[in-house]
Amino acid sequence: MTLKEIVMFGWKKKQQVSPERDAVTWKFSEIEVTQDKDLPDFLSLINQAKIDGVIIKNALPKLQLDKINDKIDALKNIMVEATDFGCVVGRTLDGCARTDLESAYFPETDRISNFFNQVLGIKVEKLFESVVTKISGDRKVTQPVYSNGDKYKAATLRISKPGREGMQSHIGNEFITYLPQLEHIAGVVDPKDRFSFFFLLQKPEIGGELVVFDLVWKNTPEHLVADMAVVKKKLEREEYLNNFKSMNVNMDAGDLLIFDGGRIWHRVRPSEGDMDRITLGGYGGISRDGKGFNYWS
Ligand SMILES: O=C(O)CCC(=O)C(=O)O
Repeated sequence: MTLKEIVMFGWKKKQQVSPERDAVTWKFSEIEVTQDKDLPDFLSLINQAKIDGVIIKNALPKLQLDKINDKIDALKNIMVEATDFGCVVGRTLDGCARTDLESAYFPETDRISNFFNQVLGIKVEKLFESVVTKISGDRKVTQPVYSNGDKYKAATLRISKPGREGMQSHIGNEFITYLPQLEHIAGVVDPKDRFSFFFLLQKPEIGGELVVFDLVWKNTPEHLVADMAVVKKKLEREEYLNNFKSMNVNMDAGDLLIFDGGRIWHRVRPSEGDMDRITLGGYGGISRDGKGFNYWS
């Protein structure tokens, strides 16, 4: 069975929410949510592949951002998972592949949420839900709840160190090969075609942009995503992607980006200068009944 067949087999009994994406549109809408007027349903626009993503300017108001900047030093050496680009605060659902979620993932959920609140002064859930509700087409924006009653993590923090290689190329749909961990969430949302989101908390002096490539999941050669290629074929994937047109997505500190990371190849450029690139993010999807938007990390 091919990887794509395994994926289809795994979820064939479940309602398929998103249509196939055939191509990148190169369209990233830019909006402000401070305005009171009704905003379009950007979640559907991304889901239907009419646009690639949306940048919500100043989702973190300037005042709050200044307060975060004062506290960012406190992040050094705290609860980190080391990575090639720097480190991550909080273990992701994908990162708990083939472990027992009840012991490896959920016990950390409250601690991480309290950490973001106490150390950075960000109530991630409240902030994300209040902003995204305005572009959700009246969908309720919530964290899914696991069978044991625990909520999934709302977000994890990614710290990219200047001079390192940046975040390697990947595509969200490849992570569905971690089927056992996604079994529960697959009942709520379609984890295939998930969106990626992140708040840019600190912008590096040079570089650090998200790069999207002119390659979608549908056209991805299977050997580049099968059998943990994310680890085993890192170089080959980068070389392959170099043949495709790409675009840098420019953001400022305080902006929130939601994009079709499940179906569009992307990476983060290396950065230079004295400042770390810091993002707070996760994934999301329109719920299976179409009435909600669920997010997790
Ligand atoms: O946090 C970031 O800067 C990038 C996130 C990303 O690549 C993803 O969510 O797929």
